[in-house]
Amino acid sequence: MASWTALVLSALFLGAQATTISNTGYPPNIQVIRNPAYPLDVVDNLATDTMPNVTAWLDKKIAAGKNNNCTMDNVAVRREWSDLSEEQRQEYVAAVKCLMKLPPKTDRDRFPGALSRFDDFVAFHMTHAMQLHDNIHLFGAHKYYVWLYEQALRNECNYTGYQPYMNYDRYAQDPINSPLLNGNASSLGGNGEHDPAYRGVPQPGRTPNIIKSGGGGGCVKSGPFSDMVVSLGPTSMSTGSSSIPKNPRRDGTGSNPRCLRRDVNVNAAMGATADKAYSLIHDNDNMDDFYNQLLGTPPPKNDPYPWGIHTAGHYIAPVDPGGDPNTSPGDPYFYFHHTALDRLWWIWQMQDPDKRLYALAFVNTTMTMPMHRRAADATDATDPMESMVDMEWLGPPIKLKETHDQLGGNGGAFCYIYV
Ligand SMILES: *[C@@H]1O[C@H](CO)[C@@H](O)[C@H](O)[C@H]1NC(C)=O
Ligand SMILES: *[C@@H]1O[C@H](CO)[C@@H](O)[C@H](O)[C@H]1NC(C)=O
Ligand SMILES: *[C@@H]1O[C@H](CO)[C@@H](O)[C@H](O)[C@H]1NC(C)=O
Ligand SMILES: *[C@@H]1O[C@H](CO)[C@@H](O)[C@H](O)[C@H]1NC(C)=O
Ligand SMILES: *[C@@H]1O[C@H](CO)[C@@H](O)[C@H](O)[C@H]1NC(C)=O
Ligand SMILES: [Cu+2]
Repeated sequence: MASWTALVLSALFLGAQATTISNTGYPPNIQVIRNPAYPLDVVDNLATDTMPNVTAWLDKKIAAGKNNNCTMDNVAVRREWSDLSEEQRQEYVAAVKCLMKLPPKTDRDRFPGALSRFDDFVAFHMTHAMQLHDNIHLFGAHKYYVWLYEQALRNECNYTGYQPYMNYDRYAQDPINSPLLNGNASSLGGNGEHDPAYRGVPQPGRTPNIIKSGGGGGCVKSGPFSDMVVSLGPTSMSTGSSSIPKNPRRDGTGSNPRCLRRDVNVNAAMGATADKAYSLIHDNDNMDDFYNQLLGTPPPKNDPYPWGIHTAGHYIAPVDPGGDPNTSPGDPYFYFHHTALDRLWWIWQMQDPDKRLYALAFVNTTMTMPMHRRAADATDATDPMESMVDMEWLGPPIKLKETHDQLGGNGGAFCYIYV
C-alpha cells in the first residue's frame, strides 16, 4: 500500500512536467500539451503548419454538409506518449492490461490460443495479413483496426483517453531509456534479457543486410507487461530467436503460453528519425512514391539505416511477437507504431487534401481486388474504394473509402486529429 501511494504521488508530481504551450496554429479549443523535454522537430512543425489546411478543409466539408457532425469542437485528440502525464500513461497501460483480462470473442475452435479481447486483435491480424498489408489497404485498414482497438479500450475498459502515437525521433537515439520502453511503471515494459541466440532481423537486399540486435531478445522482466502471457503464434514469418517455443498448430493459432520477448533496438529506431519522416512527407507528391519510401523500396543507398520507416518502426521492439509480421499486434507496442504511421499519412494527405485524401498506391499495376468483397451498393465495379474492409469479429465492414478520412469518415465515427 505504502509503495503504491508513493508511486501515485511521484506520478502526479512528474506529470506536472508536461505543460500546455501556446496553441498557435491550432483551433482555440484544442489543448496543445507538450513535454518540454522534447523540443518540436521538423515534422511537429510541419504538422502545426498544416493545421490551417485541416481547418479550411473541414470548413469546406461542413459547408457542404458532409462532415457527419465532426467539428473542431468535438474532435478527439491523439497525443504523443511523452506528452501524456504520468497518470494518463498509467491509465492507458491499465486499460491494455484490462483488455488482456476480458474474455475473447473469437471462435474458440479456430483460435484455441486466443486468451483475451486483446488477442482477438492478434487473431484477426495473423489470419488477414495479406488483406491488411496490400498496397491499397496498408493505410486505411490499419486506421480502422487501430481505431477499433482504441474503441475497445474506451468502451470495454473505461479508458478515457485516445490511442497515443509515438514520435520515433524522440526515442531514436536511446529507445531503451525512453518513456515508452524503459521498463518503468508508466512504460510499455522494457528491453528483453540478453539472448545470445538472437542476432537481429535479416534485411535481404539492403546494405547493411541486417538490423543488428540491440542486446536483448529474451523475456521482458521489467514493467507492466513482465507478467504478460503471449499465446498465439509464432507463425512461419517470425523473425524471433530459436528460443521461441513452437506453436502446436502449423498456422500459429494454437495455445502456446510464453513470455513477451523483446529487443529494444536503436539500430532500427535510427531508421525513423525526423529528417526521414520529413522527407517522406515533403519529397513525395504522389502516393506510389510515398508508399515506396515508407517501405524502403527500393532500398536507399549510402544510408546506415536503410529500412524505411514502416520496417524501422516495427523492429524498434521486435522478437516475439513483435518480430512476427503476422502476430506483431501481440506486443502492445504495435499500436504506437501504426498510430504514428497514421499520423504521417494524415500530415501528407493534408498538404493537398483535394488531391491526396483518396490517393491509393499502385492501383493500376498490382490490383488485388479479387481478395476483397465488393460493397453491396457498389456502383463502380472497378473502383477499389468500393471494396469492403471487413474486420469480422472486431467490427462492422466498411468501404475502403471511409477509412481514408478521419474527420467525419465512417459515418462520423472517425473524428480525430493529432497534436
Ligand atoms: C448529427 O447530429 C444530429 C443532432 O444531434 C443528429 O440528429 C444526426 O443524426 C447526426 N448525424 C450523424 C450523421 O451522426
Ligand atoms: C467500466 O465502468 C462501468 C460503469 O462504471 C463498470 O460497470 C464496469 O465494470 C467498468 N469496466 C471495467 C472493465 O472496469
Ligand atoms: C518513467 O520514465 C520516464 C522517462 O524517464 C519518466 O519521465 C517517468 O517519470 C517515469 N515514471 C515512473 C512511474 O517511474
Ligand atoms: C495547404 O494546401 C495547399 C494546397 O491546397 C498546399 O499548396 C500547401 O502547401 C498546404 N500548406 C501546408 C502548410 O500544408
Ligand atoms: C490508371 O491509369 C490511367 C492511365 O494512366 C489513369 O487515367 C487512371 O486514373 C488510373 N486509375 C486509377 C484508379 O488511378
Ligand atoms: Cu499490420
